[in-house]
Amino acid sequence: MAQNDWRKSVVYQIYPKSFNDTTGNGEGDLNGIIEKLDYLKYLGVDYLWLTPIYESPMNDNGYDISNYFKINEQFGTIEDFKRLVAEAHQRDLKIMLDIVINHTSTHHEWFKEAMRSKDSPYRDYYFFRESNDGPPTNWESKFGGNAWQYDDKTDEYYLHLFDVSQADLNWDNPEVRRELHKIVNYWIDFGVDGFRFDVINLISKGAFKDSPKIGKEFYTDGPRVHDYLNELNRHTFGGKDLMTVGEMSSTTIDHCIKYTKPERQELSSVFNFHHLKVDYENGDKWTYADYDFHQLKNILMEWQLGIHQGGGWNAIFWCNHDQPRVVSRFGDDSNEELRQASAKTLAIALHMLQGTPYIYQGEEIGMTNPHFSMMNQYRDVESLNAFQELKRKGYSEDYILKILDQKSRDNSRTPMQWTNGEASGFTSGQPWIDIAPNYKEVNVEQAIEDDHSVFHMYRRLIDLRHNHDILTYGDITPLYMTHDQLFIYRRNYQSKSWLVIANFSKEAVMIPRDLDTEGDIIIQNGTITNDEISGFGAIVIETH
Ligand code: TEU
Repeated sequence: MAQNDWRKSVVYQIYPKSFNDTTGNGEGDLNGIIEKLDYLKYLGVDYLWLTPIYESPMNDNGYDISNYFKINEQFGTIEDFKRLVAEAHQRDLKIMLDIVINHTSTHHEWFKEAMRSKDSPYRDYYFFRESNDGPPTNWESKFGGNAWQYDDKTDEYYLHLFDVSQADLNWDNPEVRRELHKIVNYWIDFGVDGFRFDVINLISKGAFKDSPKIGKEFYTDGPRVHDYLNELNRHTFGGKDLMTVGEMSSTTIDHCIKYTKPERQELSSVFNFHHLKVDYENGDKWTYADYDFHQLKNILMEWQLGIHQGGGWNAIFWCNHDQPRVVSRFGDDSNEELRQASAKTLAIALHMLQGTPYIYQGEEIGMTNPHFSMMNQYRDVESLNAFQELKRKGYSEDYILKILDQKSRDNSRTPMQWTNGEASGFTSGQPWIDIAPNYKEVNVEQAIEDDHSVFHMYRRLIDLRHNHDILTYGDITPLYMTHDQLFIYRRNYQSKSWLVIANFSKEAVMIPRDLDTEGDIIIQNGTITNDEISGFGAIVIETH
């Protein structure tokens, strides 16, 4: 296989607002990213995915775009962006942009035009519906409440699957699709190397009917979604050296195979979130619950096998800007030793899987949830809405804080911890959101100096991905799936076989007796003695 096969790459996700601030206003910017390119090169990643940097009222931190052709002033100028691309390319780092085209901000010109009157040509860019007795359907917004917002001027409702400030675009209108193709091509012309498409499996809405669930069945992987993606591919990135990943909400393996099978010309790869809903009680995110280890393993393996056998391609990840920190979630951040051990083991368990690994900023040093104790520390629109909703349901404020500490998206949005100095080296001003208090111990400076840090484990894992075809092209065989603490699997490619054993508990665990662990150690965390693997230990062995 070609050395430069994109399938061998590792992606690093940057949340610019919380990455590095060069102006002192407490929010990160593009120049801040440029400043850290050498660091990212040293880490060894290939692609940098930037969450949205376009003009936006920032109600949902950029996922509410008001002008697709402009850079948000907060982040810098188009000149800064060009410099970022050039500086990244000089270091052989690639840039991936985040494109949010399921919806626009209600501040977007199209929406403002659409709101002027029912006869506006832009009316059909969105979904406006009449209804005499309340919202047109009972669909729920993913950020709480009904998904339809009433506009008293025109006496109609518009659809917003997310916040009321994010109006869904009508992809059934060919004019809309043409406009969206233009946007993608505009950024291709700047020399970017890939795209992440936000909630792209929600773009094709089916029937507008009441739903026994919350409406998902009418718009998730909707009737024309594959046609629209194939069309987008052919009119924009298709046939060019660009890597794409679609964010797929509540999707299925069958659809994801279709989205990513190369001959179908849709996308390169997909994210799904089923493995991250294993701590949702009865499917409800806003609950306080332990995670289900068996469910986690089962879902990961079901997707690994299903996608591989179907000829598709997965993105693999524990963290992103919508998820709590994995070390606080499936690991243990209660003390320094456990934090380090579990962060490394989680990294090994994930990076040996098949697909394209993603690392979210700070994950590479084992950043934790900040454990906020007050409501006024939260900023995220979804968390603020959830707070109101849970209050309405009668939950005590203490209990809501407990839930948010476990589930809020702000858990991953606290500033990057660069040093143990003032504001963790993130800003010379007042950060827009509090920094996690453990930045004195958990920071990049410290992690680089310590050869045994989480950071150096990530470097080694990235290096393995680049240098061993087995990780990219090998099959996967799940083993001992009913084991209560160990996640065990094998990768096989040509005549090679790698055995992966990861202990997801803090206690030492016996390795199953009939598992042959003879061979060469590829990578290890913790100790293996007398057939026992230490708490949060992991090992990868090339068996013969
Ligand atoms: O997120 C889509 C989304 O619905 C997620 O909240 C997902 O359901 C969740 O992670 C599963 O636990 C995308 C963006 O990543 C998010 O930041 C935006 O707020 C949202 O779309 C709307 O654009």
